[in-house]
Amino acid sequence: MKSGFVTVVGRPNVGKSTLVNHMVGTKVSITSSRPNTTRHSVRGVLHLPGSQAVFVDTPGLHRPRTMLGERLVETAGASLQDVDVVVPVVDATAAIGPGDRMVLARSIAARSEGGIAVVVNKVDRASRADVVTRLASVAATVEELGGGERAEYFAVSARTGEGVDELVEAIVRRLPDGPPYYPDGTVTDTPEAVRVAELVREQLLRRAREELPHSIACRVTEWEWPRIRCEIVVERDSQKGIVIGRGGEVLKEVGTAVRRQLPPGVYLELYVRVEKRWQQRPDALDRLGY
Ligand SMILES: Nc1nc2c(ncn2[C@@H]2O[C@H](COP(=O)(O)OP(=O)(O)OP(=O)(O)O)[C@@H](O)[C@H]2O)c(=O)[nH]1
Ligand SMILES: [Mg+2]
Repeated sequence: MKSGFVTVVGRPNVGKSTLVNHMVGTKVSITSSRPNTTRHSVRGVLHLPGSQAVFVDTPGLHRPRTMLGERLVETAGASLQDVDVVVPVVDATAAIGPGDRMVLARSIAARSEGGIAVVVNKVDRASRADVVTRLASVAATVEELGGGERAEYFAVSARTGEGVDELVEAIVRRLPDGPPYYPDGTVTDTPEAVRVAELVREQLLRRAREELPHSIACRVTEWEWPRIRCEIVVERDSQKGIVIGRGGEVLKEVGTAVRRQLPPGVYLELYVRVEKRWQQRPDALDRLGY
């Protein structure tokens, strides 16, 4: 039996969560077109005959400007400890920049037994020539950083699934011998209440504009199945109205979209609370689970 932890890292918005969901075959992590969507390390377990890969989705590595940002970067960093394979992800549609370089350096520094499987993602949106350029420049960077020996490169589309099977095969090959970490059938260890709060935030991110995404946090405050109460925290009074929508329209849409992803009969109650500057306050961040 082969088994191990496979941490997926990268700048915000490069497609880490989309990729993890695709590799696991289940939506374990929320995704959105906004940077800094993922705020926890989210584990997704792939069970195969003779092997088990525990994928760890992480918050995007970036230069933090808030205390929330600092915690996100810390969370991602912690998931690079005691890891068997690291999967750094870069975006095929953008040139390799200093942020990617830092991601690659940290991936190499993790000194994982199984080395690194570097992913150039979003190839469905890039020309062939761009993909080739990106692969060459990412490989040159890894060489320069001294990680070339244990690295392999994959051009992938997490959206269409192109190249994902080959990537998964290579990752599994790199896993050490060991017993499974999770029982058969377990896909994630995210608590149900956290999952529901995340689904609510995902729907809000779909509808939010400008700076609002960063200001939103969600937390389940009451769980009396089938009744779930979830609070939506924003930073300013003006944001409260936007989240609620005219006549409660936005909240109603959000509730409907989330319920569709939950077992039938769930009664989901959403309410909005303003908590000034929560992104900068340790007590608020603790309470919100970040
Ligand atoms: N065209 C295309 N879009 C993709 C692909 N993978 C992800 N995306 C899109 O890119 C955006 C970001 O995807 P996420 O998976 O949320 O990115 P992330 O790296 O987890 O982002 P953070 O959690 O914010 O760090 C979403 O709009 C995805 O639909 C891909 O292979 N092709
Ligand atoms: Mg993510």
